[in-house]
Amino acid sequence: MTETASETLAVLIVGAGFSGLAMAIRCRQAGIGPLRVIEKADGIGGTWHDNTYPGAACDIPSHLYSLSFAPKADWSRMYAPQPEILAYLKDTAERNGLMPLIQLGTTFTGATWDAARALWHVETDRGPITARAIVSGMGGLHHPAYPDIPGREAFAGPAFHTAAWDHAVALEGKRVGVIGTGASAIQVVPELAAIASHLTLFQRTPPWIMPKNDHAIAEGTKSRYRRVPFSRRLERARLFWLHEVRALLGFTKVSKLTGQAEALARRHLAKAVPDKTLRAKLTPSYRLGCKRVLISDDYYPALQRPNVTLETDGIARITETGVTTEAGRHHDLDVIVYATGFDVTATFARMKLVGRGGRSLTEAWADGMGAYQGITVAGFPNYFMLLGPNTGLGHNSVVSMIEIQVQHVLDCLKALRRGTKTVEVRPEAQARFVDRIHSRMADSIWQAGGCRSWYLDASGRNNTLWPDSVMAYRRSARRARLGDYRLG
Ligand code: N01
Repeated sequence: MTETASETLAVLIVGAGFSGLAMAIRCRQAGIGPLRVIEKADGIGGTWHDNTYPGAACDIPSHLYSLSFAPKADWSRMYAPQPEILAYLKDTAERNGLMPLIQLGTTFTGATWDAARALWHVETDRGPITARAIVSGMGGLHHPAYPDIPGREAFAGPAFHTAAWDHAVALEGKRVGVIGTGASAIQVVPELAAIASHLTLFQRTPPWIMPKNDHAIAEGTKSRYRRVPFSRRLERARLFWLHEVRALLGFTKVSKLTGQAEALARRHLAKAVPDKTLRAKLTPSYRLGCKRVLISDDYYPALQRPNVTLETDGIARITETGVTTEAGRHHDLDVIVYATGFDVTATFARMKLVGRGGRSLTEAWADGMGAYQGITVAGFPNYFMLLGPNTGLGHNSVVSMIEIQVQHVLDCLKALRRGTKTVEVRPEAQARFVDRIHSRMADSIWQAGGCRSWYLDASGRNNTLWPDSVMAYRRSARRARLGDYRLG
């Protein structure tokens, strides 16, 4: 790192995933510094550093999955595998001179606003940092959630989460149990089914699955992107709008289109699974879109292998030797894989962020998370979030959301550079924004679609997703309307 530990930073960025790296690049380009990025892991890449399970890949087309100011023209596949995305992020960080600014192995544990000096005192497990502004690039999906199943500690064999894969455990020839059937599970199950002696998949709720149509991007096509002016941008735009149409046509609500999409998914299931009993077990009973819609061409075939069992009875307990269902059936296992998702609220619950007047973020969010444009919270001056509340996406690439937010934050940071000491959202602007989001959520597919998912908090409120198109968010958030802020 080029800065000394004791100096007050202009900006501290927390997290070196897609968001944090994008923010750091744009800050450097704008000449904003001194700047530091802290990252709890021992490498950069965020979710693409952590999720190394077999089959990990992006379920958004590659062309939509790079930063517009650091584009990648030569993706190998339509849906890029995790190692390729991680390599892209490392390459992007290096090309943009970020590595000397990044402090790895450093966990952000909290920060306290110092009103007299207009700066944040930041606590990390590697010592304190002071910074005029903090940008959180922490995202919501990085605290693995383990199910609260009795006896979990009793299991004698190796047991690990998809987001904390234990590569030291060889799974070839083993009896493997996978718990969960979300986006992570449907990618890992075909890989494990191919090597395990037996795989038992514990399904609580079947997902809706659409065809994936993944394919390698032929060399000839790649060079076309490089040679023909704007071709890459055109392809990116075409795919972007294809995905946008889902939101624009109303896929965020139960509509006629929901039924049509469900028919398509049912056809995909019927074509892949001739057995009626198995098909019934795999048919969802809630509306498509309520949970994340998954895409796969190899998940259903994997479930029909002779060495695979789909268990749909509830899990009663885990024992030393395996998993026992509520019907009393016991599955002997050598290894258990938890594909049970993430604890979205843990990110905020575990850190102690104390803003103006000694009020903590936990207190400010006692009735649920909420932020102006998903980025700033009244009472927390100079604190900005990337992919904060209600800015996740179910239908398109979050990279587009990150770029919009980075531009917004940059406007605020530039105001600080011009001599303003504090940028703090007005409570009424925040309340207006949050109310608008939640009035749209009331009849949204996520709250009215007949399912529960990580999108909803304990009270059933969706504080995680953006309920509209990316273009609508762009109009709302790309430029910071400084009238909505109190500048001190
Ligand atoms: O986690 P999930 P995920 N007993 O929460 C089950 C992103 N992502 O890691 O549906 C039995 O979706 C739970 O069952 P149910 C993406 O945003 C992206 O798969 O609650 N089962 C469910 O089946 C995604 O949405 C990519 O009934 C239990 C599963 O565990 C998000 O990450 C790839 C249980 C959890 O599914 C999370 O996906 C992967 C219990 N006690 C992930 N507790 C891309 O390709 C939980 N389950 C970009």
